[in-house]
Amino acid sequence: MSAADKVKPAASPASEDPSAIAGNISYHAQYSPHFSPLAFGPEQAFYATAESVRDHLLQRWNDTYLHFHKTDPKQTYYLSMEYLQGRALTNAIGNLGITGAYADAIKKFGYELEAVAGQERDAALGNGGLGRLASCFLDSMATLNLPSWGYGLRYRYGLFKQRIAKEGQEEIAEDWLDKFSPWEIVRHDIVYPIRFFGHVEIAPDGRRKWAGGEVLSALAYDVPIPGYKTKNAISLRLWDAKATAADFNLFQFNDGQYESAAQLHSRAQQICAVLYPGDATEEGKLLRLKQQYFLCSASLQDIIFRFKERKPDRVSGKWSEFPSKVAVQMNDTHPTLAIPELMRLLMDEEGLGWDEAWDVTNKTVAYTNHTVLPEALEKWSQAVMRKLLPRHMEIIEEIDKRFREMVISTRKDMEGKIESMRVLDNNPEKPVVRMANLCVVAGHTVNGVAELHSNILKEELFADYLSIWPKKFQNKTNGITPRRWLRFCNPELSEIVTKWLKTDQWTSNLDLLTGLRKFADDEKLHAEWAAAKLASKKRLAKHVLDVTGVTIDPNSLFDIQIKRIHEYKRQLMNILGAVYRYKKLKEMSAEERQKVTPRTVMVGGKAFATYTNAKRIVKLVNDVGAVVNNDADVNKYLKVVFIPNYNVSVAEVLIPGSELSQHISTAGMEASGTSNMKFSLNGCVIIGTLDGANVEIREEVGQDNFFLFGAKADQIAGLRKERENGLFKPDPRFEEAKQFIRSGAFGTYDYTPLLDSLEGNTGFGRGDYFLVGYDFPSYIEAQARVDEAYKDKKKWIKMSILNTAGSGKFSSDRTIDQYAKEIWGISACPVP
Ligand code: T68
Repeated sequence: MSAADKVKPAASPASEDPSAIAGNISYHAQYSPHFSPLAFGPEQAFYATAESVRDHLLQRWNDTYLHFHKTDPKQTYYLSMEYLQGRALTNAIGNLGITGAYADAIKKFGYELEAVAGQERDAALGNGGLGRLASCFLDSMATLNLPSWGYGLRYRYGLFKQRIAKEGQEEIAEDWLDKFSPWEIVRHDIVYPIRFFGHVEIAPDGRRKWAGGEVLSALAYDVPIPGYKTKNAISLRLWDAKATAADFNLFQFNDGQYESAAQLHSRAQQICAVLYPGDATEEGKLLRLKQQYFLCSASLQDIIFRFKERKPDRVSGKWSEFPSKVAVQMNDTHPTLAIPELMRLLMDEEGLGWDEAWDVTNKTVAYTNHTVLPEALEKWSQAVMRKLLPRHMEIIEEIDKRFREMVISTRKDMEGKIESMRVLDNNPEKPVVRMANLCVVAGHTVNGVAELHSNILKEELFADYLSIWPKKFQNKTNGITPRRWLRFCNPELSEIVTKWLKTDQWTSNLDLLTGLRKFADDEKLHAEWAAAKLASKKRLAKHVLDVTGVTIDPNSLFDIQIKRIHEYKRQLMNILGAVYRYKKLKEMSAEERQKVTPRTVMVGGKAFATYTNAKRIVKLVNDVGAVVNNDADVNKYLKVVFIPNYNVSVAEVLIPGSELSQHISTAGMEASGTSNMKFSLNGCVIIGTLDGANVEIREEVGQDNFFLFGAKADQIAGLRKERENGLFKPDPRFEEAKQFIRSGAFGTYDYTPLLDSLEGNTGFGRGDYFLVGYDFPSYIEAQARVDEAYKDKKKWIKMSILNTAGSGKFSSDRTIDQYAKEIWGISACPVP
């Protein structure tokens, strides 16, 4: 039966009226027909519903654009190679305050809102924390009515889909655009030329000009981002690459040379084909650099266009006004090319001199660092850069030269440091451009993402620059949006919070959660809290059964670690802990076992396709699970489950059902972490090291409500030295766990190389560089404290409540408010 048979179609929805909304859904089912008009299954229902919601969004998006145009406020542009948006439907109707109306409207077709929303594919245009942070920031920018937009790339295939096969992780292309995305609006009117390769010439007017090479087009797709309870909707503008008809060689095509006729078209397609193409080959590196430049150039041309559009009379001679109207934030070093591109546009296209262009650029761009891992600090080959972007390479060389001269002439004391501070590393073996150094030299502000991380930037990574520019460095502790990460993903707990606080204003003023503290011992609240947790645990258990076939017990302690698989995040320590627990359970008598706290250990996350040890870790978790879960002696007390294909919507099921979550990185290595904040907000207790934002979470929720273990950041260097000098004595429990795996208890796969990475002083595996061996005993002891605490149900629920109550600081509304005031200098611009 078609939608029109059930409800009469109507072109426009009246926002609060379910009948009018149903009419509009029916209208979209008929007149935006992507499917046969005869059927109206859950998938059609999703697309028609989404298009109906899009009508609301577009109205707001247009009003906001016009309002910003008229008021001409200073605007922020967030440049990011990644956005992990996840699903949009529930979030959009939640922010617009029309969830109930839509649920009722959908019922008229015989469907439940949840089932329809479940049809949506995740937009996974990102890897992990950095991409999800960008998405949380957009939600907060819109909610705070800030004039700000995001810019990114419209990857055809986002982050791969993970499947677990016998051999371990398999990667499959994630086809989020397979049908289409109902949220994006293609903007055929917004197209910019993007050049690659070519050479630099001197134009007749004496300016330097980049010419030749090949020119592609960047085409804009807008994704409207609604704020919570506001009329404002901002834009996430994603660029796609196109070649034009003029690039199509009809002569060659008619001559049967089909591939060479459409060469540029196929090269255009490569640019936005995938997120993070493999970069082991030279071609791969070139493609990544092309992607980065594509984002920067299109976005800056668009920003300059808008600067001119808003006040056409200011165009000439008023470039000093630019930084009072535009702030550009670079999300890590991936968009660093924004710096030389802005310089080029200002000098070569607009005719500014170096000093003026530099002044404008410096006052416009700022840089957020997300990692101190040396291997993650981007360096581009000077040769590749010169070939692909010859004019930018000239500009970078000039920036490097002027920086050097400045230090030599003003800071004699720093002469010995200049080489390592320079933008260029002219090592004859491998001359490179250091992108982070370029960001520090050219940006007006550099920030870290948690207090500990920002201090490490100031004291170690960027310490030399600090003495030149003491005011350049700031901290902006990360945050998460409370809308997606509590209000919408955990409706049961949200209702309880609203009931006890007697307001739902916490949704946009998260500090109000502290009001829960005074009820932390209230037995009625305890009963409601426990019931909500149990409901979420049951939903989680169903997900686990659906995707893995493993039955888990909702009365066991749900212990979760979900994040990208990386050695510094130490999923290996977690699984060694589980192996140790299993071995001890095996050694116990049936009587002794009955005193044990039953636990379900869940691990989820994707390993980068070429990261061998990370893939071995995935395999190990699966192998341990296969043995433990089928061991009838102990599987009442322990289950180990690998959750496949971890993504935003899986997180939305897992986090509400969690009771303990692991954030156990080697201290000093996790810049912040943001899932730790999501867990804590959902009343989950953390076991963790003093790393990243854990430090601040523990301060906020109270040290009694956090299971701490492990070495501190300032001990790490010394411990590694000791290890190198052969002074490390491993704990017998650590040896026992490793030995158990080596014995073949979990199958025939050869884990020797993985386990060897934990051995030795240096050399293979860097002699346990991540100090799993050092931290293991205190980890096991902290886990024993967890077991004891969980036995006291009252105590545990109180800890859970106090975690939620202490999470107010970690709202991305707080983070974005600080960026707005302390870095960008922008203020709210609400649509009246
Ligand atoms: C993360 N970084 C940090 N990088 O690891 C995490 N993509 O501590 C922090 O909370 C988060 O950023 C937000 O600040 C990433 O997620 C990447 O995904 C990455 C790294 C290199 C290249 C591409």
